Amino acid sequence: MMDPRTLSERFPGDFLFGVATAAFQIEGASKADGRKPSIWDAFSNMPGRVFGRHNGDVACDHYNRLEEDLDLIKALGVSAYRFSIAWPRIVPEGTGAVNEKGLDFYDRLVDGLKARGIKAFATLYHWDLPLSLMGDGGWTARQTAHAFERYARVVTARLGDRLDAVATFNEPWCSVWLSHLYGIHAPGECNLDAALHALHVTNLAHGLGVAAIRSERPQLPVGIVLNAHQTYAGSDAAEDLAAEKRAFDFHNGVFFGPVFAGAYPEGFMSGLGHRMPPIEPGDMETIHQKLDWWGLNYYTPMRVLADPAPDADYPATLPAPAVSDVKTDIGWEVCAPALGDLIRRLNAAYRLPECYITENGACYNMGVENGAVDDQPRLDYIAEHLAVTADLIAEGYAMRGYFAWSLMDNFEWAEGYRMRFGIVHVDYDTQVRTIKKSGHWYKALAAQFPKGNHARSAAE
Ligand code: IFM
Repeated sequence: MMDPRTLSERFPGDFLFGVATAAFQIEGASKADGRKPSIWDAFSNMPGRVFGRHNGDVACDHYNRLEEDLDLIKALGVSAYRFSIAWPRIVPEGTGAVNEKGLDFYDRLVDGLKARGIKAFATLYHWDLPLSLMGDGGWTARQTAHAFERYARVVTARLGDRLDAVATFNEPWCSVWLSHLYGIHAPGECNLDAALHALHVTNLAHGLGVAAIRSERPQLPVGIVLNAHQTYAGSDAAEDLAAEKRAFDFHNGVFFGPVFAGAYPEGFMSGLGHRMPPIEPGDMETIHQKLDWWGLNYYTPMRVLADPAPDADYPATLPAPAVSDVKTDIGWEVCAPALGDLIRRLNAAYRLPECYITENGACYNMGVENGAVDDQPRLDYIAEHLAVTADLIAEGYAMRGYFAWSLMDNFEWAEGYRMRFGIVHVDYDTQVRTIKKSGHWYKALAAQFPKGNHARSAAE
């Protein structure tokens, strides 16, 4: 087992160690204090969408256990907490009335973090679109971008003075492709035209959100969280190598290109530009605004082969088999070097600001035995990915922090509660939280920070 003290020596003293969650996955209290349904409430109430028809009604009951959970974060000794704000609590209908009680909850959350000396990293959109907006087309409709802009302004005006960083979106790849093309996430669409509309509207919403945040709080560091995919060709055949390049553009370039370079990738536009919604004058400038930081959520690589079907839609790829048998309980291949390859490749392709690993972690479903959870594979997974992060820092990449996904077991979207990513175990019958072996190890690592070996403290 990697010694946490030895590993800590490979990080600068101001490197942030944190834990992450998202509102719908932990809060529960889905009808409390004026919250209205999101698309995930509707989706999880439909048969066949979520494992066991699990839903977010109770989840980890975090809404009612806020103080206890803030104490838990403090007990883990981390310096930062990444959470998301539930749009349906703040503007329950998506547009129209603001719900003060919803804002009050996040006021308490942020004040509770500040009182405990923990930095607050907020995400504005982690997939819980107010259901009312679906009536107008949800993310396929341009006016949803303007509704998001207004929501971003409301949140920033109220909480921005106490936030340490804000992200507009979490993993737009999921809320665009997984939700509108592959049909796995809400709203469960399998339609390329819908997905292409959602793509541009989401990118536009990001840009409008950045401007709204900056107009309210010019000093607040703004970023976006992307689950970039390290794509690998499944063979050295020319057609598979070409397929890999298309996959990189389709899964990464359509977000990184507009946000960091002001344009959709050329290959993507040649393949699908004719099916994109109208890109109005000024859209690309709105989307392409300088960001203060970006977040990478990384779990597993993506391996692809060329799809030989003559009528295959761009990017015309098929999944290639994993190269390693080491997989987590959700079936994702474990490959820490891919994290390094990805950061190097993205930085070569785009001018990126400083980076936080805003999510990394592993699904292992072991339970409590004699009051303890022995999740050694998760501990090893986190340690291996941190070692790669330390390599990247040594190579000069601006890696500023790491957030373990997740603070605690929670609602794993289409997988319901059966898949566990927490470094803290949650007993869903009793809501008892038990710090797992990985959580104790992470605590020992985080306890070393902040420390005085970084330039800023040396100069002070
Ligand atoms: O649980 C999710 C999270 O909401 C977004 N990133 C990936 C995690 C694991 O699937």
